[in-house]
Amino acid sequence: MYRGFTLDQFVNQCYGNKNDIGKGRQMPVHYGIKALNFVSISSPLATQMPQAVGSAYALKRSQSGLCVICYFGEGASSEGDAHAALNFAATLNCPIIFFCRNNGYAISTPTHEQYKGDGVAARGPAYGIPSIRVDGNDILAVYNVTKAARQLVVEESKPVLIEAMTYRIGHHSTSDDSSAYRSVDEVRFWHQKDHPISRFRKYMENLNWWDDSKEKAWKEETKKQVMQTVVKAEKLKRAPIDEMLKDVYDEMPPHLKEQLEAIKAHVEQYQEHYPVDNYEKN
Ligand SMILES: Cc1ncc(C[n+]2csc(CCOP(=O)(O)OP(=O)(O)O)c2C)c(N)n1
Ligand SMILES: [Mg+2]
Repeated sequence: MYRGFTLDQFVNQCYGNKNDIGKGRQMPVHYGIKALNFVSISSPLATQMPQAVGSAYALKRSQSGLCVICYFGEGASSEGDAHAALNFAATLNCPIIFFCRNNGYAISTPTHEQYKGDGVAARGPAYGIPSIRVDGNDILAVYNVTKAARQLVVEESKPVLIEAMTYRIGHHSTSDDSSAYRSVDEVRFWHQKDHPISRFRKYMENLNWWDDSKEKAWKEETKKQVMQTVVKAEKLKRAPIDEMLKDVYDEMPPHLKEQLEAIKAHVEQYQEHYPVDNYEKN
């Protein structure tokens, strides 16, 4: 939200309704907004890493003084695309921060099955990329490292690799049961040891910036806002069916036009089998 993406935009995207910027064509939580320079989150792991380098190369050529930050998991870093991205960024001197969130798992695959070296940061020097490992559960450390990386990236036009170490306490997703591949003790150890939110809260409390009553009021207010936004978003219809095939090409090519006509004719003929009223007509 810090760049100005609104609660309405978050919730509309999750519902995939007609006000969703992506017009309901992405999975929930795959936010993206051109106006805020935020490229849509992509589920296929690491595909966007070489693309991010391409964007950084374009920024370099336009001498904009801007840079790219590309976030990915340590699982994504095990994909071939990650290696291609790092090498292109290094050899083309691209202004890009690679930010790896190493949370110990790629769904059920632990890091010791993903690499035999010293994690992700250790790969950077081999590519000629300045690299740093940071305690990912320390918000201020992450902030400072990222700020310093940005300065280096922009001033010297070269990539930087950050590896933020953390631990995924929750399951990977709602369809994952992590007790199948890790022990309760392992999770308990991390739960007791370190939690970025409670750690930062303690820091703020020590400085008298925050307390229980502020926490309670903030939680109540936020919950109210989210619930109101959800109620609004769920009443909205979905985008017209036509939108499904738009925006991939500047002009819709004949084969997509043909498919679109076929879909429309099909839905028209069998409309009692489809929730047609949930979609905006065009
Ligand atoms: C190319 C590709 N292969 C497999 C998957 C299935 N998949 C979804 S998330 C995930 C694990 C990702 O792990 P990581 O990059 O460490 O991110 P994390 O979820 O741990 O933050 C996998 C294997 C995928 N989305 N894309
Ligand atoms: Mg991971």
